[in-house]
Amino acid sequence: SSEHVFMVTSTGTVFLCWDFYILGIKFSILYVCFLQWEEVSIMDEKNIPIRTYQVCNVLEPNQNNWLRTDWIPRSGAQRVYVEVKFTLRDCNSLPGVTGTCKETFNLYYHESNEDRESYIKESSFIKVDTVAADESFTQVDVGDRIMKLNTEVRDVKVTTRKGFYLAFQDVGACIALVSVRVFYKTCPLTIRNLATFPDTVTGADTSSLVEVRGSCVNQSEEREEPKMYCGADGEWLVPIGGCVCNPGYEEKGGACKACSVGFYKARSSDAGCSKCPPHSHSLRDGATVCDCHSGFFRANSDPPSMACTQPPSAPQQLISVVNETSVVLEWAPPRRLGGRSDTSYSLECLICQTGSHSQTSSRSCLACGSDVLFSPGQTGLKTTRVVVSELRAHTHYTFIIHARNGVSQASGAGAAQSVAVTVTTNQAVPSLVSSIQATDVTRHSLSLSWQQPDRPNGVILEYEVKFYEKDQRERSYRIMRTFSRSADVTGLKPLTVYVFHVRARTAAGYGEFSAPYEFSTNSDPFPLIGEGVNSAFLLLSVSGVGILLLITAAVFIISRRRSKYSKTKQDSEEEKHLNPGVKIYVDPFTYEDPDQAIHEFAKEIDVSSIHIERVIGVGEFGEVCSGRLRVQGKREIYVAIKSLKAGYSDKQRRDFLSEASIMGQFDHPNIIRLEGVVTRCKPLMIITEYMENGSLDAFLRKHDGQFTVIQLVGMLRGIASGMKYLSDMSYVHRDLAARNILVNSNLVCKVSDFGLSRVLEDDPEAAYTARIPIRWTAPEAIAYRKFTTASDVWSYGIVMWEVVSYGERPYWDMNNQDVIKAIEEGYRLPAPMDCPVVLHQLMLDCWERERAERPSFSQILNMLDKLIRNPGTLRRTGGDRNKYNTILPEVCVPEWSVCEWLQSIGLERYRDTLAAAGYTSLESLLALTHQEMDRLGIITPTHQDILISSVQQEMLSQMQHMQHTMVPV
Ligand code: ACK
Repeated sequence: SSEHVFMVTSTGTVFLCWDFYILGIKFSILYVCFLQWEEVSIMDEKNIPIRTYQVCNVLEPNQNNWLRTDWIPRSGAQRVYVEVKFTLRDCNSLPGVTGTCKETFNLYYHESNEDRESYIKESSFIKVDTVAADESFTQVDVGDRIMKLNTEVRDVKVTTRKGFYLAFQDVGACIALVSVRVFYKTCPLTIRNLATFPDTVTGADTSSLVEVRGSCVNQSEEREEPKMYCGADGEWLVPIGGCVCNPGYEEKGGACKACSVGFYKARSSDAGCSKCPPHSHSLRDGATVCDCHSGFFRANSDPPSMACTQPPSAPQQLISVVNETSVVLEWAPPRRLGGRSDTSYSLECLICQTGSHSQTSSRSCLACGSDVLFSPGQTGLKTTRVVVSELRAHTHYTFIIHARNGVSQASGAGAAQSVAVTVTTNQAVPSLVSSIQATDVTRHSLSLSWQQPDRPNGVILEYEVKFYEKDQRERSYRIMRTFSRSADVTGLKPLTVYVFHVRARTAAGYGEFSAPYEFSTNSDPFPLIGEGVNSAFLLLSVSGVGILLLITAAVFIISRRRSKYSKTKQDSEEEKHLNPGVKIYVDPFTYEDPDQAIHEFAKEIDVSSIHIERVIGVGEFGEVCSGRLRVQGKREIYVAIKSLKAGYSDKQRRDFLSEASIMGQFDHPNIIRLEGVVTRCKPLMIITEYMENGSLDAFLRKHDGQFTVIQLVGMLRGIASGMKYLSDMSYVHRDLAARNILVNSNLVCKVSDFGLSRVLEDDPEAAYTARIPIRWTAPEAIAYRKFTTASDVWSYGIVMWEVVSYGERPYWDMNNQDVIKAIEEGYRLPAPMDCPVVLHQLMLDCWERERAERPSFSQILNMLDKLIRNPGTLRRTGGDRNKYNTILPEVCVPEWSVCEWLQSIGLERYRDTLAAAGYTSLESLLALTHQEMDRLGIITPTHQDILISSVQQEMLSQMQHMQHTMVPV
């Protein structure tokens, strides 16, 4: 119904124009028809010119018009978004347009590395989508200049090439592309948990997450690997791990800022900066640790959060207690610990020359050897007590206790924190004897030798050998003493294993017994030399059975004879301990602290339980009183109270108490009993049982001639029993005399006064000769201080003499020098008036020059018991009391051959004994047995042996003589 005007431009654009009238008004429409996509400028609704690509071949069927973009570099994108803005003409609003008109277009892409592909086949493009318009415009809209702009976004994965082309396919729509925006998405740069995550291109797929590792911000370090995921829509997801600020820095606003002055942060893991601890400061920003104020220190192991501290001051109140060769050191902790709790102590041990007062002088002091023992240790001590042992005896030591703590080294402090003490060790018992060896082993004997102890700690006065049959254990053992480092042990059983222990004795007492050494006796009668057999024995073996038998018989006879001898000889030479578990006396002077010994052996008595009645005498240390003691729960008893007079010296106190320490170890009816001591208040007292009749010598003098012999022997028996007990305990009295025997109301005699042994040892030079009781003392003890049980036996003989003579002074008014000389020349006290011969004989036995020949207390006791059982043997007495009487031989009556024979063998002393027992001829003497001689009081073992063997010899020679002189008729 209107005129159509077609104009075709050179580019193929067709302008379609027509006019039409509505209600008489003429409208002209210019419709531009594009044969292909055409770039056209149009005005948008705001009348701003914009460039568009248009196509509108709606009249022609089968349209296929392509518009392609330039090459678009991918730039790392994996999924690109294409936002297309376009307008589209409503097909219905186009007049005359039939079924050819479309309202969609197609979007394609083609990936390529080529940025200038001139020709791309249609088939190379991949379709993204068919895009339809949400809105389309009509003729009216055009007239009203209304832009109905559509915006459609499509996304596509582009991962295979460097870039891509987009293409728009028109299949017959009237369309104008206003804009095409191609973009990809990123997760933007961000900081999470002190880690920076970069701007990150999203993944290829709509659901893919790109894992991204963050990097720590400045002045921070990784706590745990920082990670996040970049989602397809450009959002960060799931933050993991993170970073922490470096030491000296703390987090502020997602960054790490330096700690300010006065603050520090030591570790990155610390929450934030902290104020400097006490006695420290930081002068610059970013401090990781605060510096200590001057005079304060920090140990390597101290945490930076700890206050700065100082070394300790010196230990205080160092005290030392010397115990022989050990020293106990004890001190109090330093006054200032420097603000720390790790104070430790170390001990420096120096041996200093005599008289050196310098505590640290290296000139006069040397470090102690490595053999000194420190318990619990020498360094790193946490306790304030150390026992130092294995020190040398009689040596000056300086001990320096250093106090240290964790900052001592840092502070460079040394001697200022130490305290020193100088001590002198005491005498000590010798250390262990070692390397005991046995040589010359025979059936009955062996020779032992050993090494001197490593630490003799003084001059070794003697060795003591203890031995027992292995099978017997220590139920029964024997003791031998010797000066040398060897001993011949005899009287052993053949083929028997013996256990030997040896210990040494110095002035300080006995050391410990050595470890056990086992040796076995032989079955061979001869000593073994080295590994081989005695050559004499070999010779005899091959010399024939007869000779062998003869020798065997001889050996048998001799050994039978000798067995008594050797056994008894040992009894006198060695104290024999047959009582199982017999106690050995402990010298209280082996205790460093006399109070320790006293409290070990004596009971402390409360002074209030003692009631003193009267003074009964004066002892060495003060008055002796009698009184009563009432101990709770016991009946009241009479006691003697010895007190220590005021103004005593340490040594006097020690000597005084030592007697109680000795006495307290004994428990025997013939030893004075200690009730206890008073040491906690003054005066010091020793309380003993009360002996009504006082000292034996005074008591006998008072009752001169008033007792029967049996009573006297009874007293002597008591004393011998007490002395046997002491000798069994290895205690040597050294001052056995009637004045030191106390007598009670029942005439029971008890040995007392245990003070002398120490006096003699303490002051061997001055006190020795002055105080030694010469008249009572054995010659070897006077000559070279060989005090033994055998020397006590000598003294016992003198006591016997005192008793039988009713308290006469031994050797009357002879002076000491004369006594010593007379004894040396063989003089012995004569029998006191009315003295039974057997008793005097026993005295003479006790006064044998050779101490081994003297009887033991056990033998004396047996002898006295026999005499008491057979009072008849006491009937025979010697001559009158006669000053300077001697026991030198009297002339034999010529016709009595026994007398001459006894003279010839030097045993004329038994003349009367044998005669009294009816032994008047040599023949009769052949019947003598050991038992018989024991009974007669001939108890010296060698004497018995000599008598038996000599009488046999004599008879044999007499018979031989007769055979030669008598001629048969
Ligand atoms: O001969 P006496 O009376 O006996 O004089 C001395 C004195 O003290 C000095 O030692 C006597 N005496 C010592 N101990 C006792 C005691 N336990 N019982 C009785 N008297 C004693 C001693």
